[in-house]
Amino acid sequence: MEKELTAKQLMELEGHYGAHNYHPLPVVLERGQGVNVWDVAGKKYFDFLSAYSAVNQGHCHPRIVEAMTAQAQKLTLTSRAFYNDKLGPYEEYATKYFGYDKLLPMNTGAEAVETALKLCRKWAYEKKGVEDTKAKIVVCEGNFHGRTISIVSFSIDPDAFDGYGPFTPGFVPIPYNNVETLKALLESDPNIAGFLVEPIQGEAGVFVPDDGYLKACYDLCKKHNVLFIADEVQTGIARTGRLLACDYEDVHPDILILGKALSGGAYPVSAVLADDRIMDVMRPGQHGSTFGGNPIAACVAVTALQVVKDEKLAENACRLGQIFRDEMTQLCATSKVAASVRGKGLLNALIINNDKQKDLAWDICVALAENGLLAKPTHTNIIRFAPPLVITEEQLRECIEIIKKTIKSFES
Ligand code: IF1
Repeated sequence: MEKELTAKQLMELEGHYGAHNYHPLPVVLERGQGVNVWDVAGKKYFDFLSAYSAVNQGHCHPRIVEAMTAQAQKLTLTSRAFYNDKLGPYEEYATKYFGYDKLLPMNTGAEAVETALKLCRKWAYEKKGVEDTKAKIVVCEGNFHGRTISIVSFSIDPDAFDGYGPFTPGFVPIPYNNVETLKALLESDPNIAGFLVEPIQGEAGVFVPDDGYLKACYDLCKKHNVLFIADEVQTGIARTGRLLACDYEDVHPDILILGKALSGGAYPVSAVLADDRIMDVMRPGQHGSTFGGNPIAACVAVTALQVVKDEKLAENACRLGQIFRDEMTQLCATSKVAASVRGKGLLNALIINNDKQKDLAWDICVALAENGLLAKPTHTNIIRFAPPLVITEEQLRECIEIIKKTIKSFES
């Protein structure tokens, strides 16, 4: 056996041999269970990132681990050149679960978004009658949908797109949370095929649109024969207090994109769901993935979705999210450091007043880690709080105390 490496050595290894495309908090984790993770020195933390909402069912959920390991010993991958005995049952389960005719299995969120964009364009040419190569997809400013060249082509974040051109044409960015711009666009341009939207913008700092926004956009799309495409990679699967964030407005997207928690964070599993009138346009050889729909992914996804229902995770996220925001609102009322809180369910963000000190949110996250709670800052002054949805009220209250204590230590 090799001698065990210290946290410092492990961080140096990544720094030396790994590409520097991330700036992690200085914490090296080796184990997780439920809402907790442990670092290599044995220190225990509450995980308030949940791998960006992938671990909604909690770390190493025993049922998901069991489903994954059992299948791993039997059959791992066939490719789609052959059938496997797990894909069909998964597709039946998931389509009934979300209310669609068909599912197209992929692996990562970005791949599922790409799939949805391809599906939308092909639908536009074959069904809507848009002239070849002329289809446009409307997207929102502040979006985050992944890291492929086509996806970063319509990002407005220079970090995401700078240096990666030439970019894919055919995307039209409009302001988020603005129905009028979408209305004007759909009324004036018959080549618009789809509208791609996050029900809550995650990367933008947990930006929650006005009530009625999604419904109004959906109705406009219906009126103009434009596909409403919801990216629920982050907001989906109980995170925001409903199975889907779109459920708050009774919107049933034409194309639904899922990832992350579709596997409970155990395995890369993503999917695109749509009805036959749309999915029909994909025929053999026109799209796919070596790993998409593999039997491990299928078993993991079915179990991960069952856990969400059996453990009532949406209800828990809804109830505990309210407690969290109430407590944070109280904190903000008397704090010079914490300015405001926003979010839905257990997808929340605390806005930090960094007028005097630019790195304050980062420093707070380092202090939170020292106090046993892991969270990550975004956009320099926003801290995202998204614990696994299996968290109990008692655990949440303990975490609220850690956050309050930590914020207080920064009040001068
Ligand atoms: C990283 C953010 C979260 C997503 C939505 C698709 C994808 C994501 C709505 C792509 C991915 C991630 C990836 C992660 C950071 C992260 C993120 F801060 F950038 F916005 F979660 F909040 N659609 N989100 O949020 O999924 O291909 O990664 O599986 O490190 O880039 P993926």
